[in-house]
Amino acid sequence: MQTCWEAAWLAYRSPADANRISIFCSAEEDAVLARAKEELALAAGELPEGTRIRLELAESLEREAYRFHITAPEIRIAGGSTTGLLYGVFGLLRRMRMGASADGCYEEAPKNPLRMLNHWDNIDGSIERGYSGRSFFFSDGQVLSGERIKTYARLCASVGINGVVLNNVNVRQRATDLITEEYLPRVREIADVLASYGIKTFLSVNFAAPMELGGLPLADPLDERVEAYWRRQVGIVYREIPEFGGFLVKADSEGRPGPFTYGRTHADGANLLARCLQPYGGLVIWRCFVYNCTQDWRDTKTDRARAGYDHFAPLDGQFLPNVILQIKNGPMDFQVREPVSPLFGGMTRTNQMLEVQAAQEYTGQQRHVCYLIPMWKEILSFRTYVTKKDDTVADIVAGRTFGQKNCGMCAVANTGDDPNWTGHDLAAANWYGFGRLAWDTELSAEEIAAEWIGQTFGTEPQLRKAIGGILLGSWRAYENYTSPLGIGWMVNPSHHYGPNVEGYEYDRWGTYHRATRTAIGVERSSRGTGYAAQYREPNASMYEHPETTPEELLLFFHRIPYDYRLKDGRTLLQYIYDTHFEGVEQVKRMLAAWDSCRELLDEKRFARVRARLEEQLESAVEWRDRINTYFYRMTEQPDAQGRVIY
Ligand code: GCV
Repeated sequence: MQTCWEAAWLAYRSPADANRISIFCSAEEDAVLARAKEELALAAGELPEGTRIRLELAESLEREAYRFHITAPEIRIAGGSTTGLLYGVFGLLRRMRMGASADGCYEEAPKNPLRMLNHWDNIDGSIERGYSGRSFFFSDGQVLSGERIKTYARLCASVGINGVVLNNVNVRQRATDLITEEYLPRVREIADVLASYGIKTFLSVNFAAPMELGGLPLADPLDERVEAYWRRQVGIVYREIPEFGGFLVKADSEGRPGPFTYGRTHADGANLLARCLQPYGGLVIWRCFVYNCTQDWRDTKTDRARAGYDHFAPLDGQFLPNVILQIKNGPMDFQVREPVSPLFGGMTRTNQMLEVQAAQEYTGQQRHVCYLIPMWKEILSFRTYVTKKDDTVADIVAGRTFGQKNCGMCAVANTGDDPNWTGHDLAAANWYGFGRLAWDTELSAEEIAAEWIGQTFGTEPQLRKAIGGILLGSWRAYENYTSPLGIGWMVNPSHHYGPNVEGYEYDRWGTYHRATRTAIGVERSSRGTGYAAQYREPNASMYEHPETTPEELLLFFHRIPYDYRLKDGRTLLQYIYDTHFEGVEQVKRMLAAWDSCRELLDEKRFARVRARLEEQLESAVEWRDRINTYFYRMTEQPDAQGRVIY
């Protein structure tokens, strides 16, 4: 028997009693349809007794779209395919469980073609940047199976996720072997379960596989032997898993092998794999996270923020149609605040996918609450000005701007084998929210939070108000007590948890704030590294000047003296002090809000979240004091409000 939190937001409150409802189905049975019926049977207790459900296919609908028609006690669900029907069942249940049972007709189709999770799971069972236990796909070099994978697939399908990359983009140890006959039969078992929920399986591959597995002396993408190797290997993969989605590749990035070794471009590398996958309808998802990770901190000319655009924008138009470039939301690396990557809008003839990170590497590691949907909404709504209309990031990755079909959104997954899936119970809102947002980028962060709270904890107004308040204020609170105004990186090196103002200041990663006693920041305008000019107008001009740069990104784009006056008249220094005091107060209020729900929550879950909030408060105090003290010692300027700074 699963505890309620093991089924996360699909924990149905009433016992399953399939006899309460009757299901009539005109569509031909397949594995996905069987899941749709199974789900209805499981959730029958949530539907009024005597409900009659008709499932049918409708040619007028897109493949993944659905429509349902409620005229109690009858509900007709139509899907463009059995996958559409499955989404229709989940859509209906969501509405019912949120208390909206009124008669009516509802139709939905996903906004993004691809809605994927990337797992950074290693074959030994560890998870890179995993904060929720170990992998449920791999352990000790073996591929796992079992009920948890099925529940995972249900949860993913319920929010519309349709692609999953099982293994880490850093393909180390024996993970290179996942594309061989030794592992494929077990990978296929997972792929079958996922496929029965409408989800395609993808694998990350090692660009040097022709050498590591194929015994070749090189992995040059233009060498015939290398291409022959990949053709053979891709054939083996598809023989075992005909529905296989394709490969995800991290090449020439943070020490991973890639085409640069042979003087070739990323287009050469990606197109090689694309040619081999094309006959099977497979995709190559190629990451743009490419930069110099062996920079000398004394080198002030090299700007890591420029790297993605500098490497990839010149290649626009050179990638085959089944290649997708996967672009992190910002030019650096999932900091709490970054501008949108200028690659969005910087390329017009290349398939693009937005990569966000649900795993909270730099946003509190699932020990802090940090609901990321408001951040992702801002990124999606960013206007690139690449065209006169339909020019936002959401438009581009949905294919509305350039009419592409191979595009969408992916998130680095935040799940593991912890009983509650995400370590922090409230971090599941980011998993749920990613799926819902990738399905419908128009949904608001508030709506998504309300849905998740209603299905996870219950629909009592008090829960919605208190937990909704915690979630919706959490990103800003985290930003307030950590590094200010887009500067980022003031974390402990390597594990990235907790404050360390100079942790990355003299390191090789290209992530410097260059604070002195008078000013802080890297100048990225034309007076500095020129990064701002990678955007289209009017964005480039907006970021060129401190006065027109959105204030929350001021220190990302400019080197600013501490006595600089912000729009509200405060100095930069006073702003830093104030936000750090305020961030801690916000966490105290979150704790009080959580306490106000005690009577409405089960004891264990209440205690688990409370313990994490207590840790968050302790950590926020540490952040506040380290940051404020750092700037106080640098400037010797006291807080205008006379608060204690050490
Ligand atoms: C999977 C950051 C993380 C790495 C991660 C990398 C990437 O640098 O710290 O753990 O590697 O991003 O996205 O490839």
